[in-house]
Amino acid sequence: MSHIHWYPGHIAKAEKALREKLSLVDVVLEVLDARIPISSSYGDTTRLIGQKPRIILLNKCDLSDENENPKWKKYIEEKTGAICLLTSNSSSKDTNLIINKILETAKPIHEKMAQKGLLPRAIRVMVIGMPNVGKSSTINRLIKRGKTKTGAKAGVTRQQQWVRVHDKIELLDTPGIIPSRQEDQKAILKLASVNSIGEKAYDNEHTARELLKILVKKYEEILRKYYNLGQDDVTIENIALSRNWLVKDGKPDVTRCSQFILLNFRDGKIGKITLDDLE
Ligand SMILES: Nc1nc2c(ncn2[C@@H]2O[C@H](COP(=O)(O)OP(=O)(O)OP(=O)(O)O)[C@@H](O)[C@H]2O)c(=O)[nH]1
Ligand SMILES: [Mg+2]
Repeated sequence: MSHIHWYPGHIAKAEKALREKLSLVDVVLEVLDARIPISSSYGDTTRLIGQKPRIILLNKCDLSDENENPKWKKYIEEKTGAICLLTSNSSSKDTNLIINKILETAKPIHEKMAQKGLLPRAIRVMVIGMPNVGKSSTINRLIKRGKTKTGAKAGVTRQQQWVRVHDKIELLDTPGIIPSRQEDQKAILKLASVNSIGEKAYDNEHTARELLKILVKKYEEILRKYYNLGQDDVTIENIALSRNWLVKDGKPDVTRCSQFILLNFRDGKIGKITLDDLE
């Protein structure tokens, strides 16, 4: 049987739209979810953005494993050669850090412009990333800090606007959504766990079961403690029973409990957790 390559038309179309937007910018801010730095990355980013300088944000680092965060930053910097920053919604310091890194990255671009005899202009930046990784929050934080003046610019689609977030930096106010090309079932389950995939595309119970498997392997102690399970196996059924969530015939309410576990994980209630493994 021949191998079927899963690469539907809508993905090709989304990629094309993204590449068109990317052609307008000097620097790319790629947002990843710090809980799944590999599973939330596109894999073949060079094909999308070419040789453009890129700054990678490991966002939601308030939810990911504090011991692993610096290791991931190092790993990503070594692997990609790009600057990587740990960021989260809750820290305004990060916003200044991002601005400073953009300025640093922009220096050679401005030097090149000067060499060509061009007048220096603001560096254009856009944010890209998979669904739900925090693209809009990042844009909003940068805009807020920049005490913005907005204005449409010639040559840019009318719906899109450049927002000045610093004397020398303009940001596109809409992010580029990276289409998921994931075929790896494990990565897809992790994306579902962090809520980066439309609800219709996965099954809650299956996702919760696989999530528990990863958590038992990496974070059994905190998992047991959170669900107060004593010596019982960590399963959806046992968690449901411990809460007396039952359906007919005294059977555990697996549907309700699966949703509950996914919510707990997404809200960071179970603990600070990173699902991907460092190689
Ligand atoms: N805990 C935490 N939550 C965050 C962080 N950044 C964003 N969020 C939350 O994650 C959710 C998604 O954030 P958005 O900024 O809307 O993400 P997005 O990438 O624009 O999502 P789409 O537009 O759906 O692709 C929201 O509920 C945010 O409040 C963060 O650093 N930490
Ligand atoms: Mg958004």
